Amino acid sequence: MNDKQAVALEAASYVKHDMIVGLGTGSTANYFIEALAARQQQSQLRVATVASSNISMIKAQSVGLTVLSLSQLSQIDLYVDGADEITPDNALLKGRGYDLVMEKLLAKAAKQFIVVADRSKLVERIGSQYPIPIEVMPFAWQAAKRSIEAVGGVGELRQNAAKDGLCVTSHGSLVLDMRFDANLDADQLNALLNNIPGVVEHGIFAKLATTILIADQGKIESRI
Ligand code: ABF
Repeated sequence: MNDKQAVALEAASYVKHDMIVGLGTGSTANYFIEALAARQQQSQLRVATVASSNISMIKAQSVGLTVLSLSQLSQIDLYVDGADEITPDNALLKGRGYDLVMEKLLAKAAKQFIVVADRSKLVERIGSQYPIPIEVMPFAWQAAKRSIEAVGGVGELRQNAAKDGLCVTSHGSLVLDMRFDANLDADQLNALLNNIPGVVEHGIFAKLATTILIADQGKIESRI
């Protein structure tokens, strides 16, 4: 068992009967979906789920989990998802996939948001490993890019090399991958990006996680 599988298994132990569980997207979230389905098959546990992406919805259905639509709900009990970066003050960078709109909606709608990661995600500063993914309305992408550049952002529209074209998210948005000055922390970037017209969502998840589970060579540290 690798660290991502170990931390996903640990997160599955937090799930209780009758919970509505949000399912993240990515390889660690995938292991969580498998672990949750296994727990349900091996016990009297019964849960319903809401997926953050079509990929996770199909994965959940394929392992026998009941999948609901977020439009039926105003709150969920638990959301479990991976991350790309995790800082010492528990800010997260997410969204190198294409589903950060649903991911942040579920993280906010959850009573508990458990982040599952291996230690490779630990960084000193948000944006130090990866650019900040910023989802923008297609018709406003140039105006939004100029506004983001005006506050120090540098970057480009995300391309999809495989399809030799622009990345378009499942919500029809475009993604700007932007880097910022090291002196802007997660809270400052979060506030700046939340105020830019044309920005649909961005990958900074500040003060949303309630528990962060980090696996390192089989040992699991729980933060917060
Ligand atoms: C998703 O999981 C994205 O927000 C994030 O980019 C990704 C991390 O994937 P993995 O668990 O495969 O490292 O939630």
